[in-house]
Amino acid sequence: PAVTRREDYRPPDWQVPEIALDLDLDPASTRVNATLNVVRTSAHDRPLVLDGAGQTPLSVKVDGVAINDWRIEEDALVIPLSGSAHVIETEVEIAPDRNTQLMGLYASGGNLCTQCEAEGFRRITFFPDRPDVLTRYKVRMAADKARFPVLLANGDPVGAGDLGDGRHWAEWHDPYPKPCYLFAMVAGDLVANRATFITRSGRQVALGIWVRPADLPKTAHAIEALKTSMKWDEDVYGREYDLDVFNIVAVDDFNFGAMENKGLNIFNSRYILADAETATDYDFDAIAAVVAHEYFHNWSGNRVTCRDWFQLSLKEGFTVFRDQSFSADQGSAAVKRIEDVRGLRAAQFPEDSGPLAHAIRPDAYLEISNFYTATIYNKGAEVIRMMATMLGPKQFRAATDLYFDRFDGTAATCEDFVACMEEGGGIDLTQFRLWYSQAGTPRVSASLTHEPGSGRAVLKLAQRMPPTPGQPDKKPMVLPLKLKLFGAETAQPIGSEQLILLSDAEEQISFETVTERPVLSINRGFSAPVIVETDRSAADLAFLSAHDDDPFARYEAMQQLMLDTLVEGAKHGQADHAAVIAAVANTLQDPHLDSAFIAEAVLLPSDSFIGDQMALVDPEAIFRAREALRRDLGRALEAQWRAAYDGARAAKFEYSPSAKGQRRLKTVALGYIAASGAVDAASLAFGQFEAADNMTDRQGALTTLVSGNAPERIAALDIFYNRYSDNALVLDKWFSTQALSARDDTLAMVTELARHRDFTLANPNRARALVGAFSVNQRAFNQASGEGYRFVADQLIALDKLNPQTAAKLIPPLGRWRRFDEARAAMMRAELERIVATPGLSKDMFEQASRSLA
Ligand code: B3K
Ligand code: ZN
Repeated sequence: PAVTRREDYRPPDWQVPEIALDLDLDPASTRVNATLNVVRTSAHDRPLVLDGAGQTPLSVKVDGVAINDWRIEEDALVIPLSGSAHVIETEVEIAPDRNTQLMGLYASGGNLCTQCEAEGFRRITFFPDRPDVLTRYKVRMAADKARFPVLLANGDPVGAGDLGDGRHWAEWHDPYPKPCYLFAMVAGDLVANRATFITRSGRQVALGIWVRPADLPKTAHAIEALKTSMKWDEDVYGREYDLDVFNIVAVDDFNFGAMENKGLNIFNSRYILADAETATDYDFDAIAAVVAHEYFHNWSGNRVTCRDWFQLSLKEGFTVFRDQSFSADQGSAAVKRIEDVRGLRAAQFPEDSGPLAHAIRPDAYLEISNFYTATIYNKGAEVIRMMATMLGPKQFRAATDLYFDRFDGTAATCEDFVACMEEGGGIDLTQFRLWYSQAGTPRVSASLTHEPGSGRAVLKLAQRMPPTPGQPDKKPMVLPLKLKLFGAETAQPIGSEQLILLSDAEEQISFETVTERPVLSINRGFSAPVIVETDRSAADLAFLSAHDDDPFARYEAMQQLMLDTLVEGAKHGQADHAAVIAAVANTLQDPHLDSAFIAEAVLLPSDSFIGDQMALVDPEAIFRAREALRRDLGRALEAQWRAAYDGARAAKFEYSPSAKGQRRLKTVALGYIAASGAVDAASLAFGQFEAADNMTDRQGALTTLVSGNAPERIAALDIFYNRYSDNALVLDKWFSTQALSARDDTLAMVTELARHRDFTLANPNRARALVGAFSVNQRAFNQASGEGYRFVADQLIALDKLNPQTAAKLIPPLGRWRRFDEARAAMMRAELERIVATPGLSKDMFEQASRSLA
């Protein structure tokens, strides 16, 4: 397969200022007629090349005349043209109901919908499928009226009517030129939750969230989130919505979270549908975040789009930063930051230290779908956040205003964005730009010394950039580190917080008149996405976990203390748990802390994050060390856990930050009570399971039971299944909860579940719920027999035949072989090799599996 390289970018030979699309819709056979106005962009003599995906045109016309001198080259339709402007008409036939890849036009739950980012539009019609071709769309759809009463597309509805033969039509025009990846249409039997939003300049926008009739009661949260996001983007970024209509459609079969198509977002139903009975607090939060994210793309992505797919982080990193800031403003900013950093460490750090490491602006790809990664999205967001930190809020806003103003209606680059940050913020980001080109997580070592006599303290900082594939040597980067010192005796701050820009390999910072022993608080708020190594003692970490005035830093100190203890335990089979127990006890009884923060702070790092700290991952030893610490924490603090559990028994379900915090703490406490071995733990969990008036409590209790041996486990699983067997999103939880179990027989259960009548690889959510969840269960996936690897590889080979994009996303756990002992590494490699050798393998899978072997 052919490699696409960033350095090969060339502006398009032809632009397409206008298109008229006419879709005669039918699941088995849809006719697509496209009329393109094409314009030669410079004095070249190259033909018009329209991307396709295996179709053959039924007819091709130039300026109204049928022609025969077109040809197909590597799936593209090549048309020789003499003039500088022509009208091209093509007709193709496609079969949405056989589209299992879920790219282009496909069927889901009896409805028809589209997904075009990144390169799906070419599966609908012949077109220059690249984001720097901006086109005005007129879309006419015709379909059976009974099966598809609702016909939606981008922009505004301009007409509709009956065709007399049981079919009807509708036409939509989008006044904003857009790249074809933002095209969308939906035909279905849907109803809308409607609302109105008045923009700050007084325009009325008709909002609609379209779902199956039965799901209508589950759209209230999403519509509120949409209105809140629209207001937030006006208030915080000065961005107003620009069409009279904004529609969202929820579909069950979707390759990822959602899609920001202009005026017609299409969502995975898991990011729309919620009520207390079926969705957890985590789901509610994720829905608000994704609704906001897609809405924010209307400016960061749609009004200003990307020149080419190497610039993907231009819209994704920035939009993730925007949605993170939005969520932080809706509840506890500290807890949101903790969750985001935990996510970064779980998904992006491993990517950055493994065979698939790439810069946030990559240099080459085989299949662009493989680059919708935690690096592009989440590290991309961290890079924007660092610039926002360095500029400060006022100048950052000035810089984003400049960016939106200057690049509105164009296809821009990451460089354009950084140049606006420099200009709007009045700073030089020359060296900072390395964040766009260098992969890998920087490591910072920090060591603080103090001379009591002179009152002088010296902080030695050094940065090191590990090599990554294709980048053996790296240059020092600009690392914005927020830091502060605290007096060990008085527990008072020594001076105020400073923002240090570490830009050399090594630097020293001196502090004068430090009269008591200082304790270092560094990378506060996680100001830089780096790994910090310090020589701080367990006592100092415990001290910071109790006294630091930055809640993130308190959390971080506790995590480090826990990690040090767990790594020690994993290496030596035992560790001294006293410091962790004392620090957790102290956090539990601190009256100034809220439940949500306490719940995050007392949670142990995951098995995989512990593994990431070790030269070689020993999954069994890590599991044992973590279980031992959980048990000791459970036993030593049993009274406190029970008090926390009882104190957090809220009266009635309410979705508010404090009620969420209470539920979170309740389930964390339940987990520790179970870990203590208390005889009543299973009945406590089962009681919570049965009495719950919300999914957070019910799934929390189920999770606790599913990792244990009590008979209540089977009972709860059965009850849960029967209660929700007609709800696909909740059944996904039933699958994933079991796949994440800490029991010894998890692989056997998961193998069994893969044969369950409700399991299917055809639905991406279901595939991820079982196979995806299992492959991040470090101990179960990496069991010494290698059968976990074999199971996942079998599933991915089967999934690849249906849906390459979703299959390829699940390769990374197998690519972690370098982190394991020789026996496991050999078995993981063998599975990757088996995948690469599979006849008919997709280029998605080929790229991920072959790079993972290197
Ligand atoms: N832009 C889409 C992602 C498309 C993924 C294509 N493989 C959703 C989002 O990031 O908002
Ligand atoms: Zn996005």
